[in-house]
Amino acid sequence: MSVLAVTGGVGGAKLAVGLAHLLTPDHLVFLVNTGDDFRHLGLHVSPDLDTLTYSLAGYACPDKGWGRIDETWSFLKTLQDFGGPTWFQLGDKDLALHVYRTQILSNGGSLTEATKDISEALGVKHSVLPCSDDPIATIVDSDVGQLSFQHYFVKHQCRPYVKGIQYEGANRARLNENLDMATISLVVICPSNPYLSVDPILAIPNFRNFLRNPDVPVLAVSPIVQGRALRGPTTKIMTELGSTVDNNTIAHHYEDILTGLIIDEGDAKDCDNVRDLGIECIARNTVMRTIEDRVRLARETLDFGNALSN
Ligand code: FO1
Repeated sequence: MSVLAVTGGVGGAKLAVGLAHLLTPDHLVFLVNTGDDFRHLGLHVSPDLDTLTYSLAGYACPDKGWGRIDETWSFLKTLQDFGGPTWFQLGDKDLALHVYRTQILSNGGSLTEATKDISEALGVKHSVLPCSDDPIATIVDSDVGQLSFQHYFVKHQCRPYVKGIQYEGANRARLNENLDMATISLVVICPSNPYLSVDPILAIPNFRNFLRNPDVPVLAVSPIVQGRALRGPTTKIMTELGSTVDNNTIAHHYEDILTGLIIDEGDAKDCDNVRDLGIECIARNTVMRTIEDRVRLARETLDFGNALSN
């Protein structure tokens, strides 16, 4: 029986690394957001797949969380000399990955095949699965119009006011067929941005239906710590969408699928409200600065999952 970890972005990858320290590849599979994927300079870029793959391989840039450690930037500097678009920073080594993936896709390979090929080459032992091989695109409805995800997130630096978010293609997308749901005994939603990183995956109809299966506990680790998210635009987006930035909102957001929520120990008082929704709740230190933090929180998450399975 396996744990399925649902993740996207830098926050989710931290817990993912902790889980990978504790569970062998036979017992852990990652399902990753592809709503951030886009074509840039003719290349297929899959930021969340790459953030997770680099993190599991030990190649992630420790400062930014995305991109590669020990990166060089000759390509970007040369592109700048030509007056080309440099708003999306592609390092030289990272660029090689995008070229390689694009070549696999151009030759008729699937995103799953490309991801498997790349992650194996980087020494990753666990299965990293795109949530779907069908295209899903996160689109932000903002005060400056509709923006594709990377234009909102990177080009506009998350400055536009968010009025809504859509996951184009998700309702037609098929869940990755390499995921054997019959083997999954616990689902962990990593502390990724619920609106940008997790919802595109949950918007795949047969996946959301599976998560309503009462035999498989679904846990989430809240990305909110004492009224704010530690990184990224989660706080800003929640506010602009009219939600209070707290664990109650996170619990409500996942209400129809969640068995248990792990919140930060500083927010322990929120557990009562979460339990009122019929969701089990524990409070732990959810801030992951070191590898020890990641492994500890992963262990506490799995312990909670075991307790709820019994
Ligand atoms: N995030 C940025 O804020 N600025 C960038 O220039 C940037 C480049 C980039 C290149 C490759 C890659 O895999 C990720 C990259 N990211 C960048 C992160 C990306 O925008 C992710 O989608 C976010 O981290 C959200 O998960």
